[in-house]
Amino acid sequence: MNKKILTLGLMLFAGLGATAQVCLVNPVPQEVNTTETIFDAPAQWSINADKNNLSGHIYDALATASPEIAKKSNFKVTIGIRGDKQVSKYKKLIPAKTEGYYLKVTDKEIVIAGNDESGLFYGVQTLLGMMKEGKLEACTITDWPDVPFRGTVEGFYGTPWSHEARKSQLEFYGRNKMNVYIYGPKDDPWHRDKWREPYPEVEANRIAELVEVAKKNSVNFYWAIHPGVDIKWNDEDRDFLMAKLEVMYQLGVRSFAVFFDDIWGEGAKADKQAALLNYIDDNFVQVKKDVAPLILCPTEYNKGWANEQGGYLRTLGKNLNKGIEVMWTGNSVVACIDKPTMEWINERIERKGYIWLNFPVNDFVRDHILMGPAYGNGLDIATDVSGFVSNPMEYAETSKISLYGIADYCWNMEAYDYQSNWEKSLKDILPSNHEALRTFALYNKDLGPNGHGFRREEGEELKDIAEAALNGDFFAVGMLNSACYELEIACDILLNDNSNAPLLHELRPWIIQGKNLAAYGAAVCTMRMLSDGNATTSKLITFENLYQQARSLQKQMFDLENNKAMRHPYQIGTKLGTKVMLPTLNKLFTLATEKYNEKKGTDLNTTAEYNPYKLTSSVKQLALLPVKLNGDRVEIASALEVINWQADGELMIESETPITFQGMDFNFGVNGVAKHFRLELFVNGAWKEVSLLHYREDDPVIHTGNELGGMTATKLRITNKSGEEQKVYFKSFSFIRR
Ligand code: LOG
Repeated sequence: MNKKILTLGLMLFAGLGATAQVCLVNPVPQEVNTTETIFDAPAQWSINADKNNLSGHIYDALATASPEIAKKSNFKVTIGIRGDKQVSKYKKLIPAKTEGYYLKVTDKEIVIAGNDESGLFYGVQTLLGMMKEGKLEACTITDWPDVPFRGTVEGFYGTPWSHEARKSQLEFYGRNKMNVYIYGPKDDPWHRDKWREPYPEVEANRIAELVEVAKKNSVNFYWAIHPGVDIKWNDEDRDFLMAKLEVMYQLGVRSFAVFFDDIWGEGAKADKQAALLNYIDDNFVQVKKDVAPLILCPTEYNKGWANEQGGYLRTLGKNLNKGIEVMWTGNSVVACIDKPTMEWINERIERKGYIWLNFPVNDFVRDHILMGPAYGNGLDIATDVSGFVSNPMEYAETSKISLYGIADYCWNMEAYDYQSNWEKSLKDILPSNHEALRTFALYNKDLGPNGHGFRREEGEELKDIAEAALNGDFFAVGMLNSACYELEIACDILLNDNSNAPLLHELRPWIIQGKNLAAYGAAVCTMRMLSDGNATTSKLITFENLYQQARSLQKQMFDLENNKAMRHPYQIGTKLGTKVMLPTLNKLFTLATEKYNEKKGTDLNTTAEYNPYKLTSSVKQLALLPVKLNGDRVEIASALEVINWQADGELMIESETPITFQGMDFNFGVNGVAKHFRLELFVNGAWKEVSLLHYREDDPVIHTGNELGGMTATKLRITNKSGEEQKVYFKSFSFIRR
């Protein structure tokens, strides 16, 4: 066992050094020929190109390289696009693929020949990537993307990205050869709630600027409209929509999407949606001639919600003009994509699905920040998708870790190695302290329990150590202690790093919590060491003092989670290490305390983490929602999508010990629905109904009648008593216990 642990430890530090300069390039190029001869980049070079024929942004990109641009130099850089006389010699070597390029590097010259302008831009990016450390590698590269449309959809709920963050994203996409950014943040009013209204001037100017930045980075800026919540299928609303698109066109936007996700009712009808999209296609896209094919995000956007009998998807497939793209999140809202996923959807929509990957978005698990690799998508679906975009977190800078992987995956799918990509991404985002970032990121990969049941690997490197530590192996307890020490070091280094301010601002609450976790770990490991021995090593370092310290840290972690300043309004918590580290430490805490109690005859409380509440539900979409404790308030995490609450479907919370209720309210996001639901408490062996009401007609919050106060029960349940399915949201649910 010990040997295994040691090897594991060594593995943690191995495999980090890139061997050659081409290895620094992301995404991994398709074909590389190299002798691995590496030499210093020249101090200056001259550029040979047909200036009149090339867009300025390619020069601008090239000009960011370290060599000074001279009129004449011994080192020559030749750039051009297929057909330019500068690169006519290389005609046969340029891949005949959209966005492809050929790159040659020797110790005397560089040639970059693009199949088109984007290809040339990407060739320059490859060169820049290779030169990151001031060196060049003699090689030839032939390269092109596997997936034609690659990038992101800013499509999450929560605080939309800032203008600065968006610009930084677009530059990041350019560097990593992603060509799509779809603007569709749920909480931008002019995208969704006020879709009919034009943007105010400040916001409009920003969009115009983003379009320009996108162009400079070879990115298509898509603007998405989300009219489904209240659209009427009449000429008036259609004209509103067309007018809004025209306003956006005037701002410079040339690519558009229409979203119908997370709605129901009139807006959700396939034939109407298809007719609207076709109308836009016929009367706007085809007329303007410089507008990209439309993208539709359907209402049934994943297999789990597809109602085959209703024929929604097949109607879209049949009715939508060819060329209109249809988005798809996979077999469920949050899912990895594989071949069968694509076969299923492509057949129905009569075209290749355009993937909307709900990773690394964390709007449904806001207590976790996601810093793990992008993995799990099939490496054989390049020709089955028309596009592949990731929906990231509201934490733009941190999202780049996973997006770096998405870029690589989409460009060169079969060669995609998520682990090595992840190592590279950490160096890319925080070169100065990438080791510290890596150590911290190890604890921020999994999402924790969530309504979508989507989990990620985390703490694999700790599993053997954890198991051994819990089985009485003291060497392993020492290893666990070292891991906590490393986490502490990493957190402190990161708190003092000022090389990437946006990243460290986003991570800050989790880093502070990381320090608590590390200190808790150190206390618990030492408790375990002392619980079998003499139990004192100094006046202060005694088992009982460490026990108190550990208790204090449990409370500090809890307090930090509930700190108003840090706390996300939608969901409690700032959690990390929840898959392996924290549960292991909690078990070790219990074990050490039990041993100590046994030996000393004491009666210290051994429970480390305690949640006496259990949720069950016959409503599929509610069944996995976590129940959380926040002082005396018991809350169920919110869900974002439309909940199809079937007739008689129920939601139940059971408690290990009786609860005396002080108050309760919940919000299903729909006015007047209280009458469709029944609330009952299980009191003295029988169900007792409690009345439900709205305080106001236009307020969806559901309150309980006064009789609730002071009632004591072990279970409660809410049932749809209307006799038919209710479509609601699940925005909040909480009760207060006395
Ligand atoms: C939303 C999206 C949200 C995501 C994850 C789609 C097409 N729509 O459940 O805005 O960020 O899931 O919570 C969605 O995925 N609804």
